[in-house]
Amino acid sequence: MPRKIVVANWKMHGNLATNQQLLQTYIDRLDTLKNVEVVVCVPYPYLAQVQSLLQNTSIAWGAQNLSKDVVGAFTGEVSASMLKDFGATHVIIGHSERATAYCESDENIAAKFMQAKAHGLVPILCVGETLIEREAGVMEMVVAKQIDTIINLYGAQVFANTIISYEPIWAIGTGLAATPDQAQSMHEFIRHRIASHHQEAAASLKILYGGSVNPQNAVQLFNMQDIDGGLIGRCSLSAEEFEGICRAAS
Ligand code: G2H
Repeated sequence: MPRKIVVANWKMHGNLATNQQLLQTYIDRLDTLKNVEVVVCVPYPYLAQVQSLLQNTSIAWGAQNLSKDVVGAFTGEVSASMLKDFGATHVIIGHSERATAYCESDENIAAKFMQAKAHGLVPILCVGETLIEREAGVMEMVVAKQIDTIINLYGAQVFANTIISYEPIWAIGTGLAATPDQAQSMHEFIRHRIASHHQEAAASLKILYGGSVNPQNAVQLFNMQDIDGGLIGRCSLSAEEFEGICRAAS
């Protein structure tokens, strides 16, 4: 069975002292886990801290956003090459909390995806629908549009060796995760959509589920055929819960 991936998304939580403690427990509990790739995505100021603490471990790290531009007069932005300077290997792109609060368009998200790829970072592209869209039965259409923006601009082959995280917006931080069947159905849809353009890219693509994953629901979610792991928010801030989720994936 291919190795699953579990990604911690700390969002805007932590400080030097609490991070030190949490990262040490990550190392103690997760460093020797087999069959699961663990990644932690932290706020920008803590990239140096994770680099220093995790560099000789099996745990990888990354950021939660990046600039769509290479370099220049873009106050407040952080480029892909800056992330590389701190040993980052992954970057979350288009998380709905950003897309909503900072009005990120699908085109901007696509440009960020390509910046990550161009600099050898693995993009973790977030897609997902609102509750209204699910209740209206248009969730596949919504997710297809998010993916097709990248396919139409750059071609489906760019999805090779990347990660998509299906995160239904109604499940994020609500405690109400998608059922394993709901998640599996969307993951299968995503893989087929990319495979219909580029078989090899779809085969090497990992599709994670995100949205109120906890150690209990992780077991069934990760057992589904097209679920390659999870993107974990709240439960990544507790070493015990994050360990439970990583063990469910291993
Ligand atoms: C979804 C997820 C991680 P949570 O945003 O990205 O957060 O696990 O808190 O729902």
